Amino acid sequence: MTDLSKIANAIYDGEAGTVSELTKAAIEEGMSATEILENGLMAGMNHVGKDFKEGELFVPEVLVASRAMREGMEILKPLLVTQKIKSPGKVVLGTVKGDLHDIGKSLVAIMLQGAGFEVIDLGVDVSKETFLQAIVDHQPVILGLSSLLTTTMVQMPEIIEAVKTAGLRGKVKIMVGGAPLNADYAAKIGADGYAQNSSIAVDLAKSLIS
Ligand code: B1M
Repeated sequence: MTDLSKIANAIYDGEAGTVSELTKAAIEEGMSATEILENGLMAGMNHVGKDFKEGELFVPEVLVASRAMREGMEILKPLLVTQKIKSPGKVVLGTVKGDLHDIGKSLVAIMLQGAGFEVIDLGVDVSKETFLQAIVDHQPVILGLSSLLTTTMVQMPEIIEAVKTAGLRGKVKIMVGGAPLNADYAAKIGADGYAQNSSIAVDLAKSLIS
């Protein structure tokens, strides 16, 4: 049986090849994609986050770990999105302007796709104007905003205000997430909900449109 802590260690060490090899082995042994994601990939990235905060790791090491994480996510993605169910609607999703963190947002996108939502992922560093245009173009049921930095989370109330000013607020629910946020902040800025992680994001998305 593949030891998932080895996947976590390989993420930490930025060894994309090992992550890929062990992830494939764990799948072949019949482990669930969610188990590999949570106890392997995410455990590794949590360790990276902790040591980055404590000054034991620096941006270059974190970047290499992020690439290894993406490698593992790409392998798990088809397993996480296989369910064939009627789409509950479109979600337009992106990381706000000035913010380049995309791993969490991409995981949320994968899990929403797994739940049948059609996801339009605008990527990272997304301006208010681009979010607005995407609402007009795609008419999503949900707008999802992600931010990992305290310096960029302040973009969120501006985006929500712009959606209101454009007369679109009644047409779309707004869900926010990212490490520095919490439910109080989401309520304060007028979002419809906050999700702490990608599984909660799926439950929240379903509840927002029910
Ligand atoms: Co950055 N970084 N980073 N970083 N980075 C953090 C966020 C930080 C907390 C690290 C720390 O100091 N402890 C800190 C922010 C501090 C703050 O603002 N309070 C920080 C900093 C300071 C920076 C730089 C400024 C560093 C520098 O240059 N000096 C810089 C900023 C660059 C920029 O964006 N302009 C920077 C750069 C980077 C890298 C490029 C090296 C890399 C990102 C690579 C990439 O994404 N492609 C990186 C990384 C990897 C991290 C940490 C270590 C890990 C983030 C991650 O991917 N986590 C992070 C530390 C941490 O978070 N503990 C850190 C794994 C991911 C699965 O979790 O992203 O939380 P997460 O997503 C979760 C939930 O938050 C939630 O669900 C996801 C899945 O469960 N969620 C949503 C997220 N979005 C959601 C949206 C939703 C719902 C739920 O609805 C729409």
